[in-house]
Amino acid sequence: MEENWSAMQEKAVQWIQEAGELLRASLEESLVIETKSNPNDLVTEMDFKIERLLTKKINKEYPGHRILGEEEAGADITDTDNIIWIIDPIDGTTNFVHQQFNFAISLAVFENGIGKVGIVYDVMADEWFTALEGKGAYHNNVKLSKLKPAELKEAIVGINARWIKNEKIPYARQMRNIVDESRSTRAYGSAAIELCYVACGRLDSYVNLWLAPWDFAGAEVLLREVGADISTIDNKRPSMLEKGPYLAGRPGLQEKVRGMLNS
Ligand code: 2AM
Ligand code: CA
Ligand code: CA
Ligand code: CA
Repeated sequence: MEENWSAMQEKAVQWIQEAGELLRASLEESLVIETKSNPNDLVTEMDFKIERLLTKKINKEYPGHRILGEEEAGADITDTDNIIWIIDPIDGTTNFVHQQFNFAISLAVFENGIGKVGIVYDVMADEWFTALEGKGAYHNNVKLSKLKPAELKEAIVGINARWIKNEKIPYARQMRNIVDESRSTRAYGSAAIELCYVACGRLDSYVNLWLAPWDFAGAEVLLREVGADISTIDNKRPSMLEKGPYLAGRPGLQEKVRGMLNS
């Protein structure tokens, strides 16, 4: 069956708009906050509420489609066959709780492991990053250009400071070298937003050793449309089913970044 990806995107944008309004309103109330894997890994009642809201809308409109979400949906998914909606209800929960900005709703529709629809909505900036496979990537309805190559010495690299100081963290030394050779680094605390910043040229490269599919799926559809180099450290395609290293950036620059990680 020929799917209407554009219609899916239009519906999803409306649902995310509604979810964004709920998130903004929730900042006026006191939130129930819990921890997950460690004391710094936060989750709020809103993470669950937004995932359930989107899951309900998808199930109603597209009952045959599977859903993978960070909090609850699709924990039993072990293959990428057919259509899967991939949701991160709040990417940047720490920012949502502490800073009340720089958090996003990320949604993607993948078919047989290929990204068809990508949406990342930066809720407080009211910025939309959207893409349809083969139809280009957009920032607030303005089409994004293809990424041009860059040198590391003139590149702004998205990387988390916590990973480079601790020798127990794999690749800490290599990541320090990347930081040293770059023009500068930035960390915004939402992988989905950071990857969209790569897609629109605000960042030149992004390095993360522990990204889950829901963190990158929405942004990946944009990244492919602008010709970003997306890979693991050994230049493979990142897994759609497991957490792992995710590198994305300008063509040419990423060869250098991978080379340094492997040195
Ligand atoms: P999250 O807010 O959806 O959990 C923060 O640096 C970035 O890393 C966010 O995109 C965050 O997504 C992600 N992340 C993934 N696993 C995390 C964890 N265990 N603790 C904190 N952030 C995590
Ligand atoms: Ca989380
Ligand atoms: Ca996330
Ligand atoms: Ca999340």
